Amino acid sequence: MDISADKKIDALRRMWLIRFFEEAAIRLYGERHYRGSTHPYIAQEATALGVCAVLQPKDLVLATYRGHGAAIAKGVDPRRMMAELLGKATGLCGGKGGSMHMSQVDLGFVGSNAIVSGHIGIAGGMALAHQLDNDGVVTVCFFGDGASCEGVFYETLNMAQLWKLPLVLVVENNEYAISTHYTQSISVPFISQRAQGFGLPGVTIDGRNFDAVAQTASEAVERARRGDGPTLIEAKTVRWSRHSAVAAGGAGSAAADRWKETDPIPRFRAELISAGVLDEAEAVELEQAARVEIEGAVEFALASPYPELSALTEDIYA
Ligand SMILES: Cc1ncc(C[n+]2csc(CCOP(=O)(O)OP(=O)(O)O)c2C)c(N)n1
Repeated sequence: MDISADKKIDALRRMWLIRFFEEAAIRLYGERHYRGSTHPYIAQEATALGVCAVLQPKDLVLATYRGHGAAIAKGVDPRRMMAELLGKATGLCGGKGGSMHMSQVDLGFVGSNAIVSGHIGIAGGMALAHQLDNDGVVTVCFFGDGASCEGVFYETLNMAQLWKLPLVLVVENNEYAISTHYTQSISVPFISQRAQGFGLPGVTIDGRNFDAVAQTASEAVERARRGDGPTLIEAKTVRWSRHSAVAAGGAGSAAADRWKETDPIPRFRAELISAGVLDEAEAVELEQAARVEIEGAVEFALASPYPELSALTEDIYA
């Protein structure tokens, strides 16, 4: 696995896009520009970028409601995402999906899903479809530590290994499922150990380390592509202060800001500078350009119209 300098710079750029997108999403929620909720991917950026850096455009990604990061990592336009968040007609899904139901299939971003673990079974089904088509497409499914306690996770591991499906399961262990710490709900120290019961490889890595994520994902994706079956990757992260923009699951103590100590973005930035991939001035410029791009996305979303009433009966399956 060899990731080019350009690809690494683009990964850093997208980490900033995700961070600024999420900060703007929290602010706009507080200002009541949209309803419902939003689940920030802050502090987990290196995992989505590390995995997506080794995917081909045709490969598929499924994510949870905490899915803005995976979408931007797979190449989705933040402007259309911001408009979707605000329920605008120019949004990715015409403003009908909102924060938790974004999708752009032509980019391989199958979508985000509000049902905890609901998309794990769907990912297994998509991997089966592509195995039958024999088209070399690999399906990647991101989900949380809490989702790994749901029955469909085990059913999918079993059938995916039995049928050697081209599937990569990435459990982002950000330590909390709302307010439940994973040590209160998971009987083994590492979620990756759960793969052993089904006979597939399971590995735990530092999800804040871009290179470690990319290396491990590359092996899992190649294994899936050559027909050797699924891999379970546990990417360890530390969740941002709260579960969502609605303050549920706030740690309410010094623990809330613990993510800052392990923030993947300054770390990746420093690594690229010390490796000579970019210099300090270029890094400042890259960050500023990402900030300006997200400010533009906010302006675009705010200025966009809401859908026409007639759109209500479009996109309906009956
Ligand atoms: C089937 C189902 N049960 C419960 C919920 C409510 N719920 C939303 S997020 C969440 C926590 C999930 O935590 P985890 O899987 O660790 O992911 P994280 O939010 O930390 O990314 C719960 C219980 C839901 N959306 N779907």
